[in-house]
Amino acid sequence: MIEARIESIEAILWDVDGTLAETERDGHRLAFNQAFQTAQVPWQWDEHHYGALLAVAGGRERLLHDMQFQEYAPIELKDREQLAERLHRLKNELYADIVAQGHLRLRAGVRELIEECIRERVRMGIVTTTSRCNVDALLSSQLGERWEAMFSVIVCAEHAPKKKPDPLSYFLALQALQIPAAAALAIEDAPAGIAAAQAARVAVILTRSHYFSGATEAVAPPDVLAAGPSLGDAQGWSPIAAAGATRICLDQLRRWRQLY
Ligand code: XBP
Repeated sequence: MIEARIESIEAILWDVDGTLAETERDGHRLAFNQAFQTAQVPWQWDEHHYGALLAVAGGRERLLHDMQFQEYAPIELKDREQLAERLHRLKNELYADIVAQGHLRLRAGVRELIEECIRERVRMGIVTTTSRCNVDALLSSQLGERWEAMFSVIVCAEHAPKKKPDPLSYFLALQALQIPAAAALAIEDAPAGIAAAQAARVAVILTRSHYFSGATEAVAPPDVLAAGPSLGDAQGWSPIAAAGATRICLDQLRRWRQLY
């Protein structure tokens, strides 16, 4: 059943990795490699290989997937699972260190849109398949220790064991906010995230990211509400942004919402 059209935006649902910040290549990937070294596992994920591995959502799942093709991976599944668990825990600790050094910053236009939502009392949620500790590390470094108060709902890997493209994380966020899908807008960068939001009937704004710009090149309205390179740049969006705009603001999102 198609839900009634609601033009006002009651909540913005933010994806994290690739959308709030470019965390994958110089964050998670580096931390995985440091974890391999620390655990004396003879693997290294180069930029290209990690890009291919991103098709698998979830760091632990990514490790288990890669072990199928790695020499020196344990033979027994339960040993692989134990190793993946250990490496993943280690990776998350190392990721927190990388983030604390301030190397990973919010993408352009993200902070401004967050601040605008707070001013205009548009609620926000985090909807991610990454672990809660990673969101905490990133957002406390970028938005301050009180970052949680800015979001009305925070759905992470621990809450939604079925990861994107499964819509579970979006369903949980809508349920917590007590709004219909038509009142929310998702901001996503990757095909799995877009699919998850769409399966929950949440309209999507696509901001293309380092790893997924190729995979999302052909994604365009009306499949998503709008698609473009960055919230911090009003150029290059489809549909085109309002004349004179320098970034993608809340009013622009409302205008796009009214087109459909
Ligand atoms: C990104 C992911 C995560 C991260 C690593 O999720 O798929 O797996 O790459 O984090 P999203 P974990 O785009 O939904 O934010 O190691 O905690 O899984």
